[in-house]
Amino acid sequence: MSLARVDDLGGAYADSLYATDVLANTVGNLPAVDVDAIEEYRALGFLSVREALTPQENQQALAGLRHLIDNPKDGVDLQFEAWAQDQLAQLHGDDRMDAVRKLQKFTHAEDRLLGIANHPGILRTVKAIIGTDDIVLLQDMALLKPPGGGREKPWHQDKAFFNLDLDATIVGVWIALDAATPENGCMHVIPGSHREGPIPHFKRRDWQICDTDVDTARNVAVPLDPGGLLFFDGYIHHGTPQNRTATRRRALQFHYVARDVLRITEEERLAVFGLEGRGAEC
Ligand SMILES: O=C(O)CCC(=O)C(=O)O
Repeated sequence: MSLARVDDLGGAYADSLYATDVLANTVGNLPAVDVDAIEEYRALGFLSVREALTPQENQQALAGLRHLIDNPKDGVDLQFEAWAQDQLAQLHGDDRMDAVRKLQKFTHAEDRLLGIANHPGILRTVKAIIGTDDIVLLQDMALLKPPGGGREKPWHQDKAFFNLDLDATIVGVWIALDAATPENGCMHVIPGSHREGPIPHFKRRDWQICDTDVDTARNVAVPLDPGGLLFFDGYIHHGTPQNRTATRRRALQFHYVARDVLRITEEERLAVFGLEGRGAEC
């Protein structure tokens, strides 16, 4: 069965959590990701690429998402914004898409999105970072911040959400399908935080790093044009502010690991990242 759920998290936060005075450096395109760029990724925990998808690939990805929202498929996890709960039957087309917060587990159901997850230029960099050609897709997700209301995703470490060896290299790839700006909810990262290990998360506006534990003085914003992307380490502290504009901010997010990655139990993970994370998801 396809699953339609409603997001019930969020809340007010201080604007100072997402300063925009320092912006990330970017590499021009995927073929330009060379050993120096990978070296920089290892030092900072992220690497941003300006023109990663072609406009055609970007359009294909959006068409794939639109298709799944209009035609829910078995196993695809679709989550709507809380305000849309009572209106779903009446919402169609763009209006329906603008009521979606998140889709997960869709690559089995949409070849256009599977094609992006298997993009040769993206996989080349992911393999170089992980250090093996034998990688698997761990998670596929689309995060849609609708105009005028997509909520904040507070600061967190993605590794907190996976029952995997704490020393395993997890690479996240976050792809902007619309322009992602400081005003509509672009990514923010804390350079070097991936080298500081796991830190406890707490249930506040989400399951997150406490606002007071985020070193906002080091914050870097990562605005991207459509088709731009961010490679990021599973331990890096990152988050996105809410969408305060009338524009859409739609993004894809994939996570990759080595196929032979060791698993841990949920209890082992929560013992490190905090028991309030039971049942929480990215
Ligand atoms: O796209 C977003 O707003 C945040 C995505 C993210 O950091 C996550 O889901 O782990």
